[in-house]
Formats: sequence, C-alpha cells, structure tokens
Amino acid sequence: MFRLILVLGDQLSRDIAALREARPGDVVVMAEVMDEASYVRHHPKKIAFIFAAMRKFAAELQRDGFHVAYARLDDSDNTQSIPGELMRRAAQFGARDIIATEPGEWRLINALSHLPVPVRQLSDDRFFASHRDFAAWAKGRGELRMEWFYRDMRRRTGLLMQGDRPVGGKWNFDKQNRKPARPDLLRQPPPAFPPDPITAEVLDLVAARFPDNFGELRPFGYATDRAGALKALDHFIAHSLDEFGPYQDAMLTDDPFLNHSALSAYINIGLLSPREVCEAAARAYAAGKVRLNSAEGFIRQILGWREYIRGIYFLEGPAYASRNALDHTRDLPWLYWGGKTRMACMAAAVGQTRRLAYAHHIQRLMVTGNFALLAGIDPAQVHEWYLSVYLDAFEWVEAPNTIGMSQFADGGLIGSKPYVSSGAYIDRMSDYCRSCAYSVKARSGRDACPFNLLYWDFMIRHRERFDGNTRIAAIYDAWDRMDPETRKAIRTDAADFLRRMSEGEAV
Ligand code: FAD
Ligand code: DLZ
Ligand code: SF4
Repeated sequence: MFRLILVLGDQLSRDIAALREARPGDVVVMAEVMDEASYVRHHPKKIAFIFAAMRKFAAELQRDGFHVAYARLDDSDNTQSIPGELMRRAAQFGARDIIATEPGEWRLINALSHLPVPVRQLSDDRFFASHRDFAAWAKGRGELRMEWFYRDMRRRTGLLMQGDRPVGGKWNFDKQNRKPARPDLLRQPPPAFPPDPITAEVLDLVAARFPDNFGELRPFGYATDRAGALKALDHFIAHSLDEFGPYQDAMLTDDPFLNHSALSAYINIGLLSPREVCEAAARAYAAGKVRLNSAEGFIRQILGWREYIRGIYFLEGPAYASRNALDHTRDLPWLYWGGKTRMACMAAAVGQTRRLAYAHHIQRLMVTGNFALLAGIDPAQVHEWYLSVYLDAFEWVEAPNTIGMSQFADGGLIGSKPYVSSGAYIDRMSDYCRSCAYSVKARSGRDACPFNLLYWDFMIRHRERFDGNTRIAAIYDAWDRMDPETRKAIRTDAADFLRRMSEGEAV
C-alpha cells in the first residue's frame, strides 16, 4: 500500500522526520498553495524564497530516487490548500496512510488532524528540545525564564561546556556586549545569490500573482538551497561572528545587517540545522577564531531563545496568539506599511523591512515593537504585521516573540517587565536620531521624540499593573519627582500625537 509523505515549505531538510520514514513506493507530496501563500499578506520575497527552495528541494529528492508529486501554484488541478492536495493525491495514488512532520502552526496541525485519510504527525526533531522536554522543564516552575532553560540546554548538549561548567567560567558575557557600532566601519554584508533560472521563474510568478503585497520582490539575493545556505553560514563564521557579541544591539541606518547572521530564515525552513550552526560557532571559538562573548552570545540566541520561544508556543496552545493582557486596541498605523513618517528610526526599520524582508532583533524589539507597545496598538494587528513582513516568519517563532516578548500581551509570561524605552536608548545604540526631524533630547512639545512622550504615557496608563514591580518602581519615582507642568505637557502632547497618528497624519 502506497503512503503519502507530506513535506511543507518550511520542512526542507533531508533529515526531516517524515522523510526518514519513507519506503520505496511512497509518494512525497509537496504543494505551492494559495492557502499558505495568503493566510497573511506575506512579503513577496518570502513567498519567492519558499517556492524557489521548495522547487529545488523537490528536484533534489527526485534526483535521489524519491517519487515526488509536486503541485505548482498555477497548476490547473491544484486545490490550493494542503489538506486539499493531500486528499487529491490520496485519491490519485490510492493511499490510505499519510505521514507528516508536525507543522509549526496550530492552524495546520488542526487541519491535518481532521482529514478523512488519517495523518500521522511525527514530532519535528530538528529542534534540541521536544515538546515533552520543554513541558518537563516548565512543570512546577513559577516563572519560565529563558536563562534557566538555556543553562539546562548547555548542560544537555555540552555546547561551550567543560564538564559541568560553562567554558570561561560564566554562562553569559553580556556585560562585554551591548556596544553601539561606529558608522564609519565597513562590515561585510551576507553573501548575495543572484537568481538562477528556477528562482527567476518563481520571481516572475510571484510578481504576477502577488503584485500588491507590501515589500520589494527585486533585487532578490537570498540563497534558496542548502549549498547556498551553507555558504552563508561559512561567511558569517569567517567575517561577522567575531564581533557579533559587542555589536548585536547596535543599529545603523546604512547597515541593515551589521554583524548579524541573517541565517534565521535558512534555519527555519530547514536548509540549515540549528545544531550545525551552533556547532560551527563553538568550533570557531575552540579554534581561536572568535571571541567567547561572541560565540556564547550567538549560541544563546539559537540554543536558548529559539528553543525557549518554540517551547512557549506549544506549551501555551492555540489561544496564545490572541492574548491582549494590556487591552490595547489602537489600529496599526499606516507607517508600518510604508506610509510617510518623520521618525528616522521607524523609517529605517520599516524601509529595510520593505526592501529586504529583514530587520535584526533590536530593530524589531526596540524600534517597531517598542513603538507599537508604547502607542497601545492592538497586539493581534502587530502579530499579523510581523508574521507577514519577514522572510523568517512562521507562527511558532513569530507569535511568542511578538505577543510575549515584544508586546507584553501574555501578561509577563516571557518577560518580567515590558521591553519599552524612551528615545534615549535608540539614541545610544544607533545613528538614527542624528538625522531625525524630532529632538531626542526634548521631553515635550511638538518636536519632542515621540518615544519620549509615549514612554511616559504608557507607564502612567498602566501604572496600576506595573507599580508593584520592583524592577520598575524607580521609574515611577522619577515621574513623581517631575514638576507637574512637565507631566501635564507630556500627557497632553502624547495624546495629541496619538490622535494625529490615528487620523492618518504623517507623524
Ligand atoms: P542573529 O542575530 O544572527 O541571531 C542568530 C539566530 O538566533 C537567528 O538566526 C535565530 O535563529 C536565533 N534567534 C535570535 N533571537 C531569537 C528569538 N528571539 N527567537 C527565536 N530565535 C532567535 N525570529 C524568527 O526566526 N522568526 C520570526 O518571525 C521572528 N519574529 C520576531 C518578532 C519580534 C517582535 C521580535 C522582537 C523578534 C522576532 N524574531 C523572529 C527573533 C529575532 O529577531 C530573529 O530571529 C533575528 O532577528 C533573525 O536575524 P538573524 O538571523 O540575523 O539573527
Ligand atoms: C509560508 C509558506 C508559503 C508562503 N507557502 C507555502 C506553500 O505554498 N506550501 C507549503 O507547503 N508551505 C508554505 N509555506 C509554509 C507554511 O505556511 C508553514 O509550513 C506553516 O505555516 C507551518 O509552519
Ligand atoms: Fe526615533 Fe526619537 Fe531618535 Fe527620532 S529622535 S530617531 S523618533 S528615537
């Protein structure tokens, strides 16, 4: 009896669980479908990246003797959904058994659980920790802090460990990191991969079918196969990792990547494994090629944050993405979709997102995320934006980062306090404020940095909730010591700014 083996667009690894089960005669099902290409209005680069990588992966499987039933988006008999394609192929091949690797989104997990032909969903073991491992770690803990989870993962994997002690005697070297970057230093950007004929054909398809989605499709330079992704990894280790630690929080207008790896999308769709990426960084440190604070800081992002974020998504269940603990209801302003803004930091972060479908972590967290939280934007709309606009965005990783880490909409499950800041933080870590129409030093007034106005407005609006938090108490003391006139001006100017923004003015 033939069986179907489902491979989704973010499961493009030869070692994926469902493919390991394949026997001669089984049919591998892959499908470009409108349902997946339009559940949010994805950035055109993201759709092209996934379709091109799917086509190349399917060709590779075929070369290696697999029977692949591949549906292209424009095939006339394409049912345009993953369940539809599975049922069509089951009927075509007389299959009564389907094997899948568990998808990274509750929506699809549920869809696969209710098909007339049973689907066996195998656990996705590309990750270091299974759902069961994470649930066991979380059980009985009052607070689910990433740092404790990360230390357990270091011990379990032996990465950067000497016996049971961390290499260098410390788990974390962040004191040596968090430096602003010099604008005049030239850093090597990630390598670019000019489109080959397969990618070029996909680019034409995406241009024709998704002409109105936010984002620039061309020029397209991302790798779309494993060989290219491995080159990008080697390039990062050789040229950028050594200074990753010190500059990981820095932001520069003319350098969208700085020392960041831009590997997340390759890891998320399966072209690189998180283990090989961490091992490459650990080897570079052991060989004396990169400093420890950089190797450790980088490995923590993958072994710690990435695994922890996924653990939270699956532990908390499907309702997590709709949480709104702070009752924020304002609509996402047009400036997130490229509307004009006078804020240089927002223009830079949104601009590079539109061009590249990429922004690094601090731009997502402390610029676009910070602004949305301070302005009280509906977290569901913020979530939809992040899920749409980045090359690496899949719900299992995007939702906890947005709903939890960035918007505090889970009420403090991921972060013990909200990630908010006034303009001073952005000024310290970037060159944005130098070319901004607003004054980062001004506390109030029409030209005061909106982050300054909104920061206090946010803190005061939510005083009841945060007053008891010992990590925040000093902030309220500072507010109380401010003279009443200044306090009144800040609140009035913040309200005026929000009103003008919501009325569509270019703020
Ligand atoms: P680097 O800075 O080079 O970091 C190395 C790797 O660590 C990344 O490639 C990534 O695999 C991993 N990593 C780092 N931070 C995180 C994190 N917080 N969660 C998970 N993995 C992490 N990451 C995604 O992969 N997809 C998303 O949809 C996504 N949405 C986000 C939304 C918000 C609001 C925020 C604040 C963060 C989001 N992140 C997301 C996490 C992080 O910003 C990106 O992983 C990172 O910017 C990718 O760029 P990079 O590969 O250059 O990362
Ligand atoms: C993101 C995406 C897109 C744009 N298109 C497809 C597709 O046509 N076919 C497919 O199998 N997968 C696609 N994906 C990835 C899925 O949306 C992803 O597997 C789920 O969101 C689970 O992470
Ligand atoms: Fe952003 Fe404020 Fe700096 Fe302008 S002054 S770039 S709005 S932080």
